[in-house]
Amino acid sequence: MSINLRTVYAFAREMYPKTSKETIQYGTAGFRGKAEFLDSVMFRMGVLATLRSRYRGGSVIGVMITASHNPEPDNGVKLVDPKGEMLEASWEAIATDLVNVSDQELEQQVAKIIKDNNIDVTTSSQVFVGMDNRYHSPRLLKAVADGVIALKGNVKEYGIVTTPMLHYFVVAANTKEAYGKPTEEGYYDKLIKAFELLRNGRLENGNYRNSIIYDGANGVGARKMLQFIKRMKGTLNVTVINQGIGVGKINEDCGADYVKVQQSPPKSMPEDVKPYTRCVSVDGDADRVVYFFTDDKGEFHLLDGDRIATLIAGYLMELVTQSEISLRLGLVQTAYANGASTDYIVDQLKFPVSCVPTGVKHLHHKALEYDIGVYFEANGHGTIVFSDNAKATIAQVAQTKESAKTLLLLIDLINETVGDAISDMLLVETILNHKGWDVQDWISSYNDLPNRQLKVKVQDRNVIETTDAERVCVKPEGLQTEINQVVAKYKRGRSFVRPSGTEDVVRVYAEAATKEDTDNLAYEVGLLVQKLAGGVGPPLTK
Ligand code: G16
Repeated sequence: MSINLRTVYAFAREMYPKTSKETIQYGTAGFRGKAEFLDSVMFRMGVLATLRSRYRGGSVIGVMITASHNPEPDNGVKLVDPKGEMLEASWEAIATDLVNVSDQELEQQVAKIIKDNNIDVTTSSQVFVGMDNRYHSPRLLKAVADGVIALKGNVKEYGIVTTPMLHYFVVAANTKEAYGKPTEEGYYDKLIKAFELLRNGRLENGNYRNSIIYDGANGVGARKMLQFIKRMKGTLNVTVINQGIGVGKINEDCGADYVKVQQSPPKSMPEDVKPYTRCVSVDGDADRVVYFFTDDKGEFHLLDGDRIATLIAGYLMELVTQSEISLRLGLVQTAYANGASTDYIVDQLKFPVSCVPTGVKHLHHKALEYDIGVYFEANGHGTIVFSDNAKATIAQVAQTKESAKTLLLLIDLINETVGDAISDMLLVETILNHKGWDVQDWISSYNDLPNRQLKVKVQDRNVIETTDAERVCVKPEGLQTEINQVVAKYKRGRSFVRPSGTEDVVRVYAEAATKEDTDNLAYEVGLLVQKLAGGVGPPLTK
């Protein structure tokens, strides 16, 4: 097979010319921005995915077109490596360089990547592409596919799928189906079979009720949940709201990010929902999930990623102890984890905890250091990874012990490749069912500290630099000292600032002993960011 790099330039010039001069970076979860400027980025990512596949000896590489939790006009792209992880960090820089060169420099840049990485361009290659249900996604998918074709690679289009489904397909194909069949039906089968075996015909138990309200964020997660419902035949009664069919924009006033940040139910919540009904929200590409309910006084309660992590960690610990096996368990969080959740994990569950920077790529990597690594961001993004040693040990003990049999089924239910809102939800449902718990039992395990997040607009968010897993701000000079002074005024106060890697904002996080203190702390720190980091836009409100 001969490759002519001139073709890459020809495609770029004729069909996907670069229309923006702004430098863009491979951020927390790939490239994100306004959809109208992303055609050239997508084409180039098709090219890069093909090169990456050849670099990895022909393994499948995934390309997911989505802007996940961002608003509807945005889109984005993330690359999936052969084992289902996010693109290796050293290639993020290669990706950034590739999307930022001019059309005229493109051919030369591709030649440089091939040379620097010693890529054999005659190796076969395979790229799997999926997209969310944004109206501009099909156009961008075609651009990715053309990037693959320009280098004579093989492309398989999965159409509208969730991000975790695409990760699953990549791993299923690369493991020659040991992980499952690389098809939509294979994905549903694997999860539903494990879920139904774990239910074992017991639909209700103790306080646990077998029905749930599911907010699909008007995204792909709603469509796929409808497919689950068809196939589950009543094992779980799910009512899907914000289905995104006809009315409703993706993530607008609904979905996991809205519910978590606004600390309120989706606006379109039906009025006749009974107090204490278990509700769940996923985000635009269904890789995050949070639970919530409203009590009999109408007060909203959130069960976020920290709650999910502690529930899962505690349950896994019980099963491992009952199975009498010795495995290293650990939990990974980020700076956004509620201080009360960390205290609970360390003091009550006696689980080792580590803190890493935002972004599943960091959490996943750290979790792989354990036999059973549980990782969750407070925003609901997370999963559990099991080492080969853990899987082999559990399989052996499962021949004689029920608790280990349960663990084996849980491994099948969990999408180890990346956070998967639907798989995570089925896991939480399983644990609550086994424990006979409903939301009140779950929330009473510890009390969250009140917390608040703000977005602050600044001229250039990259003026903010952080260290110590984003808990300390090193630039601009003086900002951290002033934050420390403000934090010191509040009981149990904690606050940090960091530039977002998916939106053009600086994020401010604050927690303190009371809600009023938390709001004041967030506001004061937000003002400091505006003052010292080049704030633009309207004045902050409390
Ligand atoms: C992505 C990442 C998450 C991260 C979130 C926000 O989520 O996958 O790990 O927490 O962005 O990141 P940032 O604060 O840097 O904007 P998603 O669901 O948008 O893909």
